[in-house]
Amino acid sequence: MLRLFRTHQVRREEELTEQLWEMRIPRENGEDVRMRVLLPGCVQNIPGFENYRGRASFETEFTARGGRIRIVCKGVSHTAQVYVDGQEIGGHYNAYTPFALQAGRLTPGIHRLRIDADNGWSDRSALHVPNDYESYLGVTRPVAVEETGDVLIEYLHLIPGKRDGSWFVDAETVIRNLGEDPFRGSVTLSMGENHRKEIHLAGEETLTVRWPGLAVPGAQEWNPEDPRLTMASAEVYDADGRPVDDLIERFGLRQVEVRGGEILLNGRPVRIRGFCRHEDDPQFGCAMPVSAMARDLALIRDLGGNSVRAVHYPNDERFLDLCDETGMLVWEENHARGLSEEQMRNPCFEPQAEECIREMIREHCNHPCVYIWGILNECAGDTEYGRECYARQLELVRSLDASRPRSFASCQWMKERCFDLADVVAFNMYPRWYIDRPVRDYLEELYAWIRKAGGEGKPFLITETGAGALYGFRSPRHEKWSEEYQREALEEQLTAVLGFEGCSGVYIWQFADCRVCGEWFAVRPRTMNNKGVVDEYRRPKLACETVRRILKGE
Ligand code: ADA
Repeated sequence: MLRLFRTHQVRREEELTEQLWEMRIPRENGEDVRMRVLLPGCVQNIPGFENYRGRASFETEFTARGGRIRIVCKGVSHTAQVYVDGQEIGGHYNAYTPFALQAGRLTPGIHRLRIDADNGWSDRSALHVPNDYESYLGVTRPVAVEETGDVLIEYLHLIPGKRDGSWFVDAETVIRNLGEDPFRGSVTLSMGENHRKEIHLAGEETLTVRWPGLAVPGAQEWNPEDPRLTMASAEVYDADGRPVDDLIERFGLRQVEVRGGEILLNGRPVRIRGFCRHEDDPQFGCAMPVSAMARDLALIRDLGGNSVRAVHYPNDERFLDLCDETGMLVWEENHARGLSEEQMRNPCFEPQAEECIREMIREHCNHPCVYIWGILNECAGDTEYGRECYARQLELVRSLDASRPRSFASCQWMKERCFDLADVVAFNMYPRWYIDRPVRDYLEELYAWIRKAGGEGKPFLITETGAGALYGFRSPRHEKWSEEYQREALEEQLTAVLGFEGCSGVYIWQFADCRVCGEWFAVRPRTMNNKGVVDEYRRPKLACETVRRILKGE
């Protein structure tokens, strides 16, 4: 399933995943492993390959009807090279963002698509590094083949706003002419009413068409309690009025503002009772099917959660579709966790981190559930060089989407230098876990310092707090790693944060136990991050009842 709604009526689009592909894993002795595997999927879920790091190729067939072929990959982990009939058509780095590649006009008939994926570590990979979550190998999100004429719509962005009590939308469509001949025709935007503009593109030109301040007839507000979605579609017609391409999008009329130390959603203060969530599941790795995503969301809702922090990378857009539909607020961030200054000085870091921001905002800015953009979780915001990176990336976010606040989750106790650059200040804290200190005390000292360190007057979020517990480890000693200890630590942490004046809310670290890279074995029993309130199979730990009671205010 590509999305939770249909995105084309005119453009021919066919999903190539949810079926078997031929996989080949190269072996040094020349005896390559070949088998048929269902995609999307992770190689680490295939018996015998649980710890595999390296390369794999995936091949399938598709039928062309004579138009231009576009291959859309929603996610390949983590580096991809794509070939059609043996010819390379392009590549992509980063598991967590979609990309589309042009394969040109193909003769009608059957053609072969091959995707080479690599999850190895190297200097060329600045974001995927050994870390506190796994970098899997595979075609981990859907793949589609699309067929178009020369002219196609690249994207349609819809940014809502409110003026004098009425909703409006700033819409933008990017149209590309891939052919050499000029194109004359029109583009329409339908959203209750039809808007139409004449367009003229020279050969190989890309054109941005803007519709600022469009009124929305029959406007229905999107709210977490009543998440009403609005459909919009762009269509391109040739000079004879024949449709040549279309793109259907979905968005929500809601406004996020930062005012008086609060985050306001449609004018009302946001109170976050959230969970950090990795895309990780023992059965599927990061290639989670929609049903497993929906199960996670139902569990989070049942625990009293109203928000998910998508750690530490852009999420599958079908997860965001579900959040749009169920009114779950999402903090989404670019892909970077815990990078030191030395890692940030890798020449690949800036281009890769910035590309991830561009792709995340380009692909996800229509989702009303995303109320904030984050960057660089726990990176080197305590150094001069780190500050330059934070400043550049926060500026880039604003240039791409000024309608949402920007933030980053810091852990630089008494050392952070970047709070003044963000719209919302956020801190990851572990008193009662890494630091043996009463939570209230810790929080008071933290907030007093944050205000002096550039956070005065800004909304304040705790973006992580929690403690580890090994599922099934019950103990009368209530020592660390026992379910009893986790329950008591979370009770103190959540009570302190939710009762703390000036704090807009909390994200529990974390929703479910997740797999971590082998390099982290020494600090992570089972080579898992065990701070989930449910284990990796989503079985509840003792903490669940307490968390539910506190988050639901019972
Ligand atoms: C950090 C980090 C998380 C996770 C957590 C932990 O705050 O942002 O990714 O590693 O700590 O479990 O220690």
